Amino acid sequence: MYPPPPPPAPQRDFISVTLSPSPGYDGSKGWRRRSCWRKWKQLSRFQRNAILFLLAFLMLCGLLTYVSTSDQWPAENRSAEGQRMRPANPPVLPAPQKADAHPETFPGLSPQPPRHFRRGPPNLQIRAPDRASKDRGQDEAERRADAVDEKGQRTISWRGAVMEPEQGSELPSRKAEGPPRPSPQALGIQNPAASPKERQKAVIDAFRHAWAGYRKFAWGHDELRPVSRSFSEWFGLGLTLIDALDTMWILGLKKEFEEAKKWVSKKLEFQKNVDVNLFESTIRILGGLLSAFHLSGDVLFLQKAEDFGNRLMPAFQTPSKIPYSDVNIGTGAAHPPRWTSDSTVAEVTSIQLEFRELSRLTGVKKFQEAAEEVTRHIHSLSGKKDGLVPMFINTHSGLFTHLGVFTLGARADSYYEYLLKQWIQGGKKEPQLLEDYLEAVEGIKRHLLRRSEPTKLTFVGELTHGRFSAKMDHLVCFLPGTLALGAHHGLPADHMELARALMDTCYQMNRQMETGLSPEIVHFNLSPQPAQKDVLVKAADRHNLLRPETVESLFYLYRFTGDRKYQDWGWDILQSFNTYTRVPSGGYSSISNVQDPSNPQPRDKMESFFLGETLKYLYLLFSDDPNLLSLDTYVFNTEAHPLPIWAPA
Ligand code: DMJ
Repeated sequence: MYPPPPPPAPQRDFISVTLSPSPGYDGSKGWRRRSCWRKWKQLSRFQRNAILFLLAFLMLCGLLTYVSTSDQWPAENRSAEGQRMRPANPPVLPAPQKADAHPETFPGLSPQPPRHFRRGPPNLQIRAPDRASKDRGQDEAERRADAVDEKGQRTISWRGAVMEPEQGSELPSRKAEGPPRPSPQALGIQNPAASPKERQKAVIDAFRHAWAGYRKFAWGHDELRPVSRSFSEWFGLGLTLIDALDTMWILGLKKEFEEAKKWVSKKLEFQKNVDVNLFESTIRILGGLLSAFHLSGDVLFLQKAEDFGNRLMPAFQTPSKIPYSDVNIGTGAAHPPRWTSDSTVAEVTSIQLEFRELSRLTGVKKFQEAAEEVTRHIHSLSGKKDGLVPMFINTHSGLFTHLGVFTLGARADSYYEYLLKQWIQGGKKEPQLLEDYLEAVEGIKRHLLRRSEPTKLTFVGELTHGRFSAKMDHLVCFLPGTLALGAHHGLPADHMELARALMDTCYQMNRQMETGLSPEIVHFNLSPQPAQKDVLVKAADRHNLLRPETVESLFYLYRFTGDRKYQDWGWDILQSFNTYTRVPSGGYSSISNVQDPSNPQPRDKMESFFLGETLKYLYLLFSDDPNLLSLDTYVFNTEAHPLPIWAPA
């Protein structure tokens, strides 16, 4: 039997047509769009117009607000900010750390320096007056000239003379951490009444001449080639200009300083695909920017310094934490020189003053930590000889290489200098630095010191696997100054005796040359035969690169002894520079032969340290004011950039 058939389906009055495989609500964007559109169509025309009008009104308001806010930013800050927000190369290069780049923290835009920064001696600070916002964006120089306090008296003047009392310029917590506070007179550079002496004027004239050449033929480039009236690039970062900033400040060259500052503000750009040498760029660029910041008080220099410091940091990413010699500041790729995985000992141990100061100013610890890791490592490393270090260290193993060769010249020199200077910078509170320095001075005395014949000049030679060589680089002439500085800061008096003796020798290295200028390297005569000269020069070593070391030490020796012969010796050297290295069309040139006054053979290059160091030390040497950059307040980095001593001893 079959069941009865089902009743017929009820009649429907619509037809369902399936247009897609998912006809119902499926949460998809397409479904939502169709649903919104349906709702929109269901609105009345009046409702639709009202909604459209409201949306248009809101967009207009948003646009107007954006335009008015961005108009208040100086163009340069806007781009700097943009740069900060755009990581240069995120995987390898850390984005610049916060340096409070808000436009309101620029000098002249704010009455106080940003709290973030811990600056050096406060009486170097230019505290910009509290000015109405309508004045914002005015030229910096004009702003300073106009600066007045509430009583209508001038508060600041060129070269940072801060006339009002220091108290209250920083937060109390910062004060506790900050460096000592010298009296307002403690920086001779701040006394506008103090006019330069005749010899100082001669240095200013030399500087102006050098600068004129650089300005005319090499502006914004690394080095002037004065003879060919062109330039050379090393890093492509305006090296001479940055190295010379603080010298211009100290010499009172306001116009030149302002023009150079403008270049730094508008043109100096570190996002570049270039390799820089970690040491050279630290001492010249980082050091130059930090000291320009301290002297001028302009936070522009600190911001640049922090940006640059960040870009150097990848150099420390090695297996041993001993940094590579080179780093690309655009990509963050760091590497050793092409022919080795070694770094030079002097290079990795002579970046600490700058990195430590950068950390102190910014509050960002990584700079100091990376640099001090190197110091600690080398402190406990074997391979030294009574405190003397070899010249190379491997970045993988962290061990000294080329053992058994010891010099106070190239590749080791500033290791010794920075032991002492870091100890001074930190307020004499780091005994390991002092220990290493004192041991090294004993090592020098024991292994490297000799007296020449016939006139018994005391000199520092070299040791190669136990064999003494009577070779001395002109670079070693930093040593009398460093020894004198140590003695001034309480180290044994015999350091000062040695400093005096070596100073005589360094002067003789100049004096005994026909041009009055030292060659790059000399050899001392050790044989007591008559008619021999003390100082001998090989043909390959006859060049002079306008180096500062002799005049640097003369400055220290004069400061600490007051003996005018040191000023006279410096004067002789300045005359020689003027006679044999001055190029009439502008600039000074290194020369190839210090023994041929009729043809010293210009090499067509003015090194940046001639402006950064040589002329600065000459100017300071000719000053009789011990408070002009007092050596109880400042420590000079190895490129002659003064940095503040952190705390009183
Ligand atoms: C400078 O760059 C520094 O003084 C460095 O320590 C050694 N070489 C030059 C000057 O001679």
